Amino acid sequence: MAKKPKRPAKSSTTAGRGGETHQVATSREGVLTTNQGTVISDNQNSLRAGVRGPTMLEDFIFREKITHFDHERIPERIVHARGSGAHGYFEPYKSWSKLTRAAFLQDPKARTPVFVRFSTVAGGAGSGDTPRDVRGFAVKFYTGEGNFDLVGNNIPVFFIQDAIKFPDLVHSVKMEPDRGYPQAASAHDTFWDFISLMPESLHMILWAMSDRTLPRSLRMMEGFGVHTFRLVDAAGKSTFVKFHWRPKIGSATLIWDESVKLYGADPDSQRRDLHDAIAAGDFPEFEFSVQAFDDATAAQFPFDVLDATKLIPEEMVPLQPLGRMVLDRNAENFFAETEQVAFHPGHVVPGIDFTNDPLLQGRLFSYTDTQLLRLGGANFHEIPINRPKCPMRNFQRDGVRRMDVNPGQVAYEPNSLAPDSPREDPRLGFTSHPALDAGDKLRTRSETFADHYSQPRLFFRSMSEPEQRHIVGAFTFELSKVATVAIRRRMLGHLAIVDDGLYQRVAAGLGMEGQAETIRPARPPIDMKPSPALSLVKKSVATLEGRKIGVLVTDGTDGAFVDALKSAVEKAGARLQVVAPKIGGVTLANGKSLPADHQLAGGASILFDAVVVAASAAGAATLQKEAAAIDWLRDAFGHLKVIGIVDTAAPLLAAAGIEADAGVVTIKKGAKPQAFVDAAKVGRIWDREPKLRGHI
Ligand code: HDE
Repeated sequence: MAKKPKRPAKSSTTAGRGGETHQVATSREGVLTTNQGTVISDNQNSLRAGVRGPTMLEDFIFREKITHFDHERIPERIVHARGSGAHGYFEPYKSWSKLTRAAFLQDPKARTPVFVRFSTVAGGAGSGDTPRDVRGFAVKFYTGEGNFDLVGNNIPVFFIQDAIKFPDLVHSVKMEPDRGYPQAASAHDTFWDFISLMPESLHMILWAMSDRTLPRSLRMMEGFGVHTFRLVDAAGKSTFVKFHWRPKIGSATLIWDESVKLYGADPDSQRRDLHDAIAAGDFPEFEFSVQAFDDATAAQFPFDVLDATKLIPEEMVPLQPLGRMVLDRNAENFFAETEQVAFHPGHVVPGIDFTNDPLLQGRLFSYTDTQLLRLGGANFHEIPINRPKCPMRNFQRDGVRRMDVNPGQVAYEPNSLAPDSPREDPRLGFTSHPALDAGDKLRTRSETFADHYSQPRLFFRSMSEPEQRHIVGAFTFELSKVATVAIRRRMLGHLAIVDDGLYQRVAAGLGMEGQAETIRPARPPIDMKPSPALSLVKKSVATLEGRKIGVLVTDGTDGAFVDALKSAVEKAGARLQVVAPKIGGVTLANGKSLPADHQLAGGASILFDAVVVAASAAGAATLQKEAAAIDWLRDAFGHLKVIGIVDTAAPLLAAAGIEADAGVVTIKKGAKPQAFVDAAKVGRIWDREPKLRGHI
């Protein structure tokens, strides 16, 4: 890693003959150089034949700079192109030697460095942060025995059962190839055409249409390894596991309308949120757990543990917390780290092993292949962010962009010429669990993968009423964007098998009652016992930890109230941001000035988890005529947020057409803001929604 300069390089500023700015170094260490180290005398002008003449080909300084610039972009990831990364560490709660020999899970005192990359899947690298989309949740553990990459998602199941379908799935969701749109959106014909012909995708589709694909923040979402993996102990005993991440501050999601507006107001909202939280010392923390089970248990499930479209309800196999991950350092260079990081489910360490999940098996090929293209050759493991933090020695040599200078005469083994060269080690080395995997050579899906409807039904029936409402709303929205009627009818046919209530509500939402195509399931669904643990609403806990509260102020706002609000909000673990008509801030009633974090028009209420209006009477009178202020309040209400409002500002409620409910807390002059803070801990006021969006 490049060392940071100890102090900013000194420079003096002068103007050139054309009036252009020149910042000139005043010490040797402050000089600007070419990539060959040649000091540059003028970084403002290319070399010309005469002051108004043509630029000269011999200007190696100009050509080096432009050539490098022209090559700045590398192919973006075909999926998961838009990502945000952070460094941190992992520590186990105790030794898990009973489960695995993996060294990083043995010692509670030992911290393992990690790098995490969260991503959306469908959009390009320059797309926004809040489309309806699955989020990647990829963690690189730099363990003492090599890198272990847990390349997961924020949803525990996947669209397809066999990796050979992945290019089709991705082509269907990406922008349509003839017209080049839509960007980062699944609401179009090709996606739903594919899905409607792939019953195996239905479970994932129920999750995709749920609030899980609208995380409030990357710090507030769950993560899953998806496939069944194996942990293997020192004696070679294998235990099946599903990997889970749980955010310490709880999960939270956006309302669809909120995510749409957020996409426009701040396309980088989630990247910014992660960066700001870490910079402020509010470190995101995730608990790492497994569902561990043996072969006999696996054999009893009414589904196949090798099928990545199925989950194991926690009520059947509870989560066992193994340790925690804390993200405490932002990347220093987005490209070098977040862009160049190369994850691979095949990066495992002794004690962790694969299963025959055909999706996982296909992934084991794909990820190296993709890095060869993206990172330009076989030496991508030498890029600092990818380099293991333990010794790495072998006889691989050369290739494009080789950084290591491997000394010596010997690049092979066995050898007798280099007794100090690396050797294999059957004791410490990775050994594969000897599962019995023989069979005929065939291209056939196992019959145990044939039930495509029981788990989508389980998921839908496990949801709370607001979550069900949102699933219905999402299907209605997405299918309304599908122009081909036959595709909508086919999807209705699948939904009718999943759950009659779901089907009826979506059909009614589309105005297509009775128009479902008849679909015959390969295997009739069974009713599984609902799993409350699948519902984010049912397991949510009241908290403001890690949340953001916005307070709208005007000239004449009561300064003592804002101070009290700030300390109450911070005591609850949240942060307060000030929104004012102008970024220069306001003059408070006590004559002091209060600087603003946002200007009203650029600080929409969608940026906050709960809001307070602390306008003075005169300020409120002015705001009543201001569309941005009315939208601010109206959106907060429509997005089911808790609103605190000082009584001098109360006329704004009527102006915004808001009928106060349990989530609107009026604060009398001189009263403490605690009642608002307590109310805001519940998050959303779900009861408000049917009155606002009654058509669903
Ligand atoms: Fe990926 N996936 N994937 N995927 N995936 C990639 O690798 C692939 C799948 C996931 O932040 C690519 O480096 C195939 C499931 C994440 O850099 C590529 C299949 C899950 C990331 C690839 C899957 C994932 C990727 C593209 C079907 C959840 C981003 C760029 C078998 C368990 C990692 C890259 C990052 C990235 C292939 C399915 C998660 C093309 C063939 C299931 C989080 O190699």
